[in-house]
Parts: sequence; structure tokens; C-alpha cells
Amino acid sequence: MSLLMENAFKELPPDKSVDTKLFLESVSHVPAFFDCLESAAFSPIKSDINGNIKKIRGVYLKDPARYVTLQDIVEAEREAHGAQWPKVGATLALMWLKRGLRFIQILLQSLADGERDENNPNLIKVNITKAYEQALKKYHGWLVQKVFQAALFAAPYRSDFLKALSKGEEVKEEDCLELTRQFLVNFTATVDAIYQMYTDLNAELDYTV
Ligand code: 0SG
Repeated sequence: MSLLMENAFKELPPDKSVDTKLFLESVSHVPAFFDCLESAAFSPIKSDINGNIKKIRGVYLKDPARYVTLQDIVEAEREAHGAQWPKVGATLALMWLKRGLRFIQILLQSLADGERDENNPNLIKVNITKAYEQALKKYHGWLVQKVFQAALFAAPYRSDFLKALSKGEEVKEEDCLELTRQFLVNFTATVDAIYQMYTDLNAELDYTV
């Protein structure tokens, strides 16, 4: 594998700060993953995530020496934007991006843990629904929840999804899941660190779209 291991997230330092450049390098490979799913139903999600990454990168590139960590960006925007913050700039983009990353993390963890619908063992709706309910649903109003329901119909079969994670190679399921577990170590730590930063800086918002 593959898509995930080739683009593994880096181990965090002891202070759990997230290096902006390394984060952007790793996360920039996530949108390409949607191409492997081979359904236009995922295009809006791909472009949403792409937009988040572009916005964060745009801020970073204005002054890489100043924005070494993601927290440097969020704190600088807090200073610069006053009452508008945190619903502004890269702070807003990262707020949403981390939710998408949490969705992916929970989905992969659920698959790695072997959770499945015993009546439909080759479907991953149960894993996707778990990820959605824990990571995104509370931020979605009625209409977007309907979009999610529609996207569920385009969800790949478990076997196809694992194959996509393995870039189309025929890899044994257990090998693929083991690599997924390895990927999840630094990925989960990174997502957790970003969530913790939003809590510590009081930057989290809970409005719905
Ligand atoms: C196996 C695959 C299964 C996939 C199942 C799909 C499940 C998800 C379906 C949900 C569809 C959501 C589509 C998009 C929704 C967006 O409206 C929301 C809110 O977006 C934010 O809105 C923007 O991201 C912000 O952009 S910013 O960079 O400019 O800051 C901003 O525009 C904000 C509104 O701004 S404000 O009004 O506050 O000023 N986006 C989401 O909910 C994130 C969805 C991420 C889904 C991740 C799915 C990953 C699937 C991976 C498969 C392996």
C-alpha cells in the first residue's frame, strides 16, 4: 500500500505542535484519494477539502518563517481579526478540515477494528455512518444531512475500498488493515493535536451549515 503509507503523516514532537509544512505535504495527498473512489458523488467533498488546504497553504506561504506550526497561524489570525475570529481565514479552513480528517480517521479505525454489518459484510455503510455521526453530523443541517444520505448510496464495497487504499493492487485484506493501523498512529495523533489546540485556544465553533 499504497496510498496511505506513501503519504504517512509524520510523528509529532513531544510538545505535540504540528509543523505546518509537513502537515500540508501529508494532507495534500488526501484529495487524490477521492479519485480512487471513482464516483462523481464525492466531487463536492473533494473540492471542499481542497479549498481548506489551499486556504491554509495560502496563509503559510505569505510568511513560512512566522507560521512554522499550525498554532502560529491560528494565534496570528486571532491577533489580526479581533471579533471576526475564529470564523475567518485559515482558522476556519482548518476547523473544517480537521472534521473531515476526523471522519477519515474514524472510518479507517472502524475498518481496522473489524467492525462490520454481519448481514452485509462487504458493505462499509456501518463504518461510514459511525464516522459521520461522530465527526460531522452535528455540524450539518437538514439539507447537508440529506447530501450525506445520498453519498452513502455511492459508497464503495469494502473489498473495492481496501483495494483503492492499496492503489488497485491485490493485497491481502489483513495486510491492508495492518498498514491502515500503522498509518493511523501518526494520523490520529495529528488530528487529536489539532482538536486539542482548538479547545485550548477556544477556537471551536458549533454552528451548522
Ligand atoms: C468512503 C467514502 C464515504 C464518503 C461519505 C461522505 C460523507 C460526507 C458527506 C457530507 C457532504 C458534505 C459536503 C460539504 C459540506 C460543506 O458545506 C461543509 C462546510 O464547509 C465549510 O464551510 C468549508 O470547508 C469552509 O471553507 S473555507 O476553507 O473557506 O473555510 C467554509 O466555506 C465553511 C462555511 O463558512 S462560514 O459560513 O462559516 O463562513 N464541509 C464539511 O462538512 C466537511 C466535509 C468533509 C467530508 C470528509 C469526507 C471524507 C471522505 C473520505 C473517504 C475516504
